[in-house]
Amino acid sequence: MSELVDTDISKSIIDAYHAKLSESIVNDVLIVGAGPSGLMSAFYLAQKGLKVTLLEKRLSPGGGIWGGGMGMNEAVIQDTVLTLLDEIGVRYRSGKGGLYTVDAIELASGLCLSAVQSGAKLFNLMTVEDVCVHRDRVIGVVVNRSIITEKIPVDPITFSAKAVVDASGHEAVVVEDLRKRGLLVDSTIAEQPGEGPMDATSGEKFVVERVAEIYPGLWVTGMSVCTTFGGPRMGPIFGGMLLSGVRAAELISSALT
Ligand code: 48F
Repeated sequence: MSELVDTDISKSIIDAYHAKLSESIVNDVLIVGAGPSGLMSAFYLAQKGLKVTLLEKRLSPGGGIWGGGMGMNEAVIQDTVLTLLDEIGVRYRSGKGGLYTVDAIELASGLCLSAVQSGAKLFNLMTVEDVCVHRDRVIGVVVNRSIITEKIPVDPITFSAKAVVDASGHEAVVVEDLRKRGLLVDSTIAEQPGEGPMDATSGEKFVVERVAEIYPGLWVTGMSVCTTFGGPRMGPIFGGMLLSGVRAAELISSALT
């Protein structure tokens, strides 16, 4: 094998990364947060031919999947999502009460692989700090390196999209950016009630049925739905998250095409 040139390694990373970043500044859809709902949305939207970028603040995408329940890395799902898992090549086993279990590592990595291979661009270590609003429509987000955010006084950069999805989980960070400025006029969400106490049956329905465009250009999916509308939390069951992501993808693709 010929001798490796250290600077070729550096230049390869820099060239490939900056080409990917530059291509991802202007989008059809920007998804904030790469948990189960955001990854599932990205997979479906990219498969429909839309230009999709996911922004994830942590080093590892996958959100709450990795730890299953209380750090036991098995995720529980319902039979309603078995076909989705077949589509992304993730295996499952039957468990108690008609439920199924999935190795949490296989689910998280399977979702990441499917989203990226379907054409979505996924950036880790990027924190969404704020939202861009122009003429009463969300048109993008303001992003900084996670290691810079709130630690060093360095300005962020901006990504734009025809549709922005808040898939940031319990925090609903983009919704909060609008709410704190009094931009949410709908009284049911203006107060951002926060999620309700645990009720898996209701929560799993709520998180799918209440997916919506809550402000022109901004959709909510996953736990952000419960935070925004005051829906119940559901604990370590993930079928609703996957279906919520699919629902957001359906609504957005019909709005954009
Ligand atoms: O929390 P998360 O997994 O959200 P989800 O897709 O799924 C919820 C479940 O994991 C679980 C549950 C089971 O039913 O209730 O909690 O709704 O993923 C959200 C992702 O968003 C990232 C965060 O690191 C996580 O990976 N995130 C949060 N804030 C930001 C962000 C931000 N400001 N910028 C970028 N990413």
